[in-house]
Amino acid sequence: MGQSPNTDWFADARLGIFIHWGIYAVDGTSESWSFHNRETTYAQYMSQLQRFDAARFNPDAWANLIAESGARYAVLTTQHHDGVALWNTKQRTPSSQKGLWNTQKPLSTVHQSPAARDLVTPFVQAIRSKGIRFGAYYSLLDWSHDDYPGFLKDGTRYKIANDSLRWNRFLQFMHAQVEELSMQFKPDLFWFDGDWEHSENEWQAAKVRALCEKGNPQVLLNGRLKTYGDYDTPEQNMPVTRPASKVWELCMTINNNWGYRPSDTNWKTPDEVIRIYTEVLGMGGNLLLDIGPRADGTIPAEGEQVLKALGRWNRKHAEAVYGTREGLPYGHYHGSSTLSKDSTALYLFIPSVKGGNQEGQVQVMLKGIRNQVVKCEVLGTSEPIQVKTVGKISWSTVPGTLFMAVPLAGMDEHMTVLKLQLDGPLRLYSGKGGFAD
Ligand code: JFZ
Repeated sequence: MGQSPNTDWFADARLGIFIHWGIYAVDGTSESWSFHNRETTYAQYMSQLQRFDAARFNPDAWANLIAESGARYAVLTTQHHDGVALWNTKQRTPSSQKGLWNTQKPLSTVHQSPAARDLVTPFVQAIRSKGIRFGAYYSLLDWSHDDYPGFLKDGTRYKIANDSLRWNRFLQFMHAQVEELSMQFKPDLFWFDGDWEHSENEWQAAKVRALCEKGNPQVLLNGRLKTYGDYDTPEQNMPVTRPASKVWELCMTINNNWGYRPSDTNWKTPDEVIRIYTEVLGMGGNLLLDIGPRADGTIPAEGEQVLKALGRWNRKHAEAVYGTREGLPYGHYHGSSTLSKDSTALYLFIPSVKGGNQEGQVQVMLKGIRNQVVKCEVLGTSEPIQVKTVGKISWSTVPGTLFMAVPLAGMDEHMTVLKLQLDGPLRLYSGKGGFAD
């Protein structure tokens, strides 16, 4: 493990936007995996290079949308498993497959595609000018590199044990690319991927980490450099209980794919995304929500709509989101919640009631809170909510049960937030209900 970097900005950020952009968007095929899994040939896959033009790429428009979503960081695929760099890498990728690209030049959008430019630099500038932090996604494994063992799913080019010189050539290439990214962009976060194909020793993970820290001593690493990462990185699947690391992040697609795939129309609704988001917040995690731009650099409307809906919700409920920490442990409230850093404010998330009678109320119940509630309100409305204490025995130290009736009329279309201002830092009762505790 390296030094322990300060994770505060990351813990406070709560929402990041993941961007999978690469040549796979041209044909709308799955990112790198389509040739690896033999859904298409490698030659056909790489032919997308010739048609990747980024003609309408507007980094400021991307940055505006990311800012509007309320995200505080963004992670861009600088190079996926296909080995195509989006920045002006100086490292050359040897290939025994002639004619797919010019192997005299680096395998990047700069040298090999009609986009003919570095796409990372303008993106990083655009988001940083809006105060959004930059995360560099980088695939450690590179299926296009002739000195990398893995290529198609059912074979390897060679075994490291039989040719350590060849593996060392690959390591030099990979380490040099990480160093380029580190020094050129000084990422706030390195988001590694593909570590599963080799061991920590084989990757020389300690060196990789050191190279990341060279550009930014406070850099954070996701959990995909074996044990050298700083936080857990579950993918797509929502954890049922809180992951072990102090900070963690769920990365998730809005439809079923990371990159642009017009055949995939299985979009999550804003309601579903916000429900998942608040669930993650309550477990002390961040959501890294992915969009897959088209090859021309435009962003599909379905993704854009979800980001805008998230943004509206985040602006209205900012104090329940940014800088908050994980909420109540299980059993106190049947839903997700967050707490202010000093734990004097509790935010309960109440799912919207669809098609309900707008005259009705939702009865919220809360158990085991020893504090006095100084004030209770629905965020974004000025309406105070009465807190009724039920079942408090005057001579017992066990707290009563709190009931709060929240009128449907004031509820948010996606997720209502009930704020409880406490008389001090949170104090919980977690006993079995005996008279004394
Ligand atoms: C990885 C990538 O492969 C994927 O393309 C995407 O970039 C995602 C964010 O990260 O996802 C994985 C990781 C591991 C496996 C499959 C997909 N695996 O072990 O089969």
